[in-house]
Parts: sequence; structure tokens; C-alpha cells
Amino acid sequence: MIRVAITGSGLYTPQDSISNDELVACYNAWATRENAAHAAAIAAGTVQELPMSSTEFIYKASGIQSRYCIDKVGTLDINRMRPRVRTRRDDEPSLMVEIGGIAAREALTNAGRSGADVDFVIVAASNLQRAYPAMAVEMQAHLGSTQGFGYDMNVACASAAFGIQAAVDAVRLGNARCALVINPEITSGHHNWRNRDCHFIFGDAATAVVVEPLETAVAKEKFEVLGTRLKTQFSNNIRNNFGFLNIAETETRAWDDVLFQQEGRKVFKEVVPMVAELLSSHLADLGLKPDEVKRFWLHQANLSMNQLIAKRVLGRDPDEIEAPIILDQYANTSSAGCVIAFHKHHADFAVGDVGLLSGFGAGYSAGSVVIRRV
Ligand code: CO8
Repeated sequence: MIRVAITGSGLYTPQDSISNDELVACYNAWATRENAAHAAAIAAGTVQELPMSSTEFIYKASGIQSRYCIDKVGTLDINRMRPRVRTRRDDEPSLMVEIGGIAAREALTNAGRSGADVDFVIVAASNLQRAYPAMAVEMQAHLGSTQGFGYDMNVACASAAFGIQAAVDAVRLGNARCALVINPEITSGHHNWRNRDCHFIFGDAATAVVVEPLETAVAKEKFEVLGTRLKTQFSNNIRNNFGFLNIAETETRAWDDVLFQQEGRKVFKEVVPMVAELLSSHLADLGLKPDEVKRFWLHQANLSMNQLIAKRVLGRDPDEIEAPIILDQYANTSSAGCVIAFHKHHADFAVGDVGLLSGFGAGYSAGSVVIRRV
């Protein structure tokens, strides 16, 4: 059987960063203005007063301190509270392709490859910019790949793990020789910045990894994929009703029904055991003990969630080196989070060290990718 490896990773981080203080000041100014405008209705009990947000709550509940965003000015403008994205002509690179392309080029450089080598592109993300043509096909052209094929997939925050499994399978079967899995997440466009309970959760970023046959890989750092495992289980607790049929539906949906929404507490309670079980059984089936795993590059949604999952798998508290956190600076970047953690925290791996990358989120969906430095 062909042995397959991750041979390079790349990351795009937007220039704009928004601190919790800035975010809370914006939300509270907007909520105060709304409450004043509806004072009579609030007093009459026909409209509910909007609650205020707090920096202390956000840090305590999530571990998030700041998030990157493609446009800070529009997002923090209380008359707008969403990013401004310049409308591009059809003959210009789309924004997702532009930012995903930056991450992809870095991943290719690290793998010792160029766009011309690529024969399979997967754009795997929660927040795809358009219906068609697939972002991945535009990405092929953008990177100078003239061979093979590409397609998009959306498995929410688990998209990177699902994309890596598809790439590994294609390479293993000989259907591709150099695959790129790209996760450009512009979460800020589909996020409800006016919902106090979740306005702090998300951030923007893009990541990429190169997947190739181990035997022909030329990269300095190669991580053999020992195994992948995926799981899905239907839940409405994380949902976004944006879609092709919105304009055809008999009733117009509320504006916030076509944005991200969740039952955060239920998500926490239900996803932690599901992911812990997936990771534990995957390691056991690969003949690995949890203590043999040097690092868990977990999806970055919530600090306590990550600590609890790692604790359940390890049977003890993880330290910061075993389960690194990037959400303090990036917040939840959906599928990109676990790849950012890998990208920033693998340089100390010696030959033989094992790590586990895992994404999880809406669906529910979860994926596990176990790799060993060779
Ligand atoms: N400021 C002050 N107080 C607040 C705030 C705030 N901002 N928000 C809530 N509170 C209050 C509440 O009103 C409540 O008060 P009370 O106790 O008086 O009722 C109290 O704080 C506790 O509220 P919660 O129960 O809601 O707070 P939690 O402790 O549960 O923390 C979290 C909320 C942080 C959201 C937590 O539940 C969590 O992280 N859950 C997991 C969420 C998660 O992982 N979701 C994954 C979704 S991402 C995904 O799958 C990809 C989707 C696609 C991405 C799309 C991008 C747009």
C-alpha cells in the first residue's frame, strides 16, 4: 500500500485584529442605542431589553482574547457590524481564493513543491463564498495547476479533517500525486455580531496542507498519516439556514436565521464525549496508547472544551505543550483552527514522534488524523 504523508502546511492571518474590549465596546454601544430607541416598548414589556456583553465573561467562558478579521472597520461600525468586502468582478480572483492561495503557496514551499505539481485541490470550509464554479477549481487556476481536478466540501469546523481523509485516500489509491487541502475561513461574513451570546466566538484565517506519497516526497519535514477516522451525527444545535432556496421560500426568513446560530451549552455537553470517544477508539485501533501521542492539535472553539477532551483521552490534565491553544489570539476559525495549531506547534517534533489532529463542530461532525514524523 502507498504510504502517504503531510509534507507542508501554510497559514494566512489577516492584518486586522479585534480585542475583546473593542468588540464589547462596539456591541454595548449598539445595544444601548437599540434599548433607548425601544424604551417605551421595553417598559410596556412588548420588547425585551438587550443584555450587555462583558470582556470578563468572554475570556472566562471561552479563553478568547482577540480574533483576526478581514475588515475591522466595518465590523466595529455600529451602523454596520459586519465586514466590508469589496465586490469583485468575475475576472478577478475571489477573496477566498486570494487568502487560501497565500496559505497554499506557503504549504507548497514547505513541501518543496509548486502549483504546477498539484493535481488535486480540495477547498474545505464552513463558509464557502459562492455556489459555483467550485472555489477549488478557481484555486487550481490561481496556483498554476493545469492537471487533475478539484472540488469543495463543507463539513463545518471538521472540514480540514474530512478534507485530509479525502486527500489521503486519493493519494493512496493513485488518483492523485500531490493534493492540497485548503481551509479559507471568512467566518466574519456569516457571523451574527449582534448576538450577545456568541458575538465573540469567531475569527478569520486560512490554512493549507500538502498531501503526497511518502516515497517521492522531497520536504524536509514529513508526517506520515497513520490513520484517519470520521464521524457524523445529526444535530440542530449548530445551524445556519443560508442557502440556495432562501429566495424561493414561501416565507422570508429573519435576517439572523441565515447566519450562524447555536445552543452553545448543549454543543459543549454533547460534542466533548463524542470527540473523546472518537479519538480514544481511533488511537486504540492503531495500537497506540494516548501517552504515546506527543501532541493533540485540536479544533479551537473553547479552551475548557479542548482541555476536557484531552483530559478524557489522556486520563489526566493535559499541559499546554500536549494540547496547544491558539484560540486566545485567533478565536474559533472553524476548520482552520486545528491546522493553525499544527502549523505553529510542530517544529520540535523528532523522527518517530506521533501527533493527532482533530476538527469537530456542526453536523455534528468530527475527524481524527494521526500522524508520525518520519
Ligand atoms: N457577556 C456577558 N454575559 C454573557 C455573554 C456575554 N457576551 N453571553 C452570555 N452571557 C451570560 C448568559 O446570559 C448567562 O447568564 P445567566 O447564567 O444569568 O443565564 C451566562 O452568561 C452563561 O451563558 P451560557 O450558558 O451561554 O455560557 P457558557 O458558559 O455556555 O459559554 C460558550 C458560552 C462560550 C458559547 C460555550 O457554551 C461554548 O463554547 N460552547 C461550545 C460552542 C462550540 O464549540 N460551538 C462550535 C460552533 S462552531 C462550528 O461548528 C462551525 C460552524 C461554522 C462556522 C460559521 C462561522 C460564522
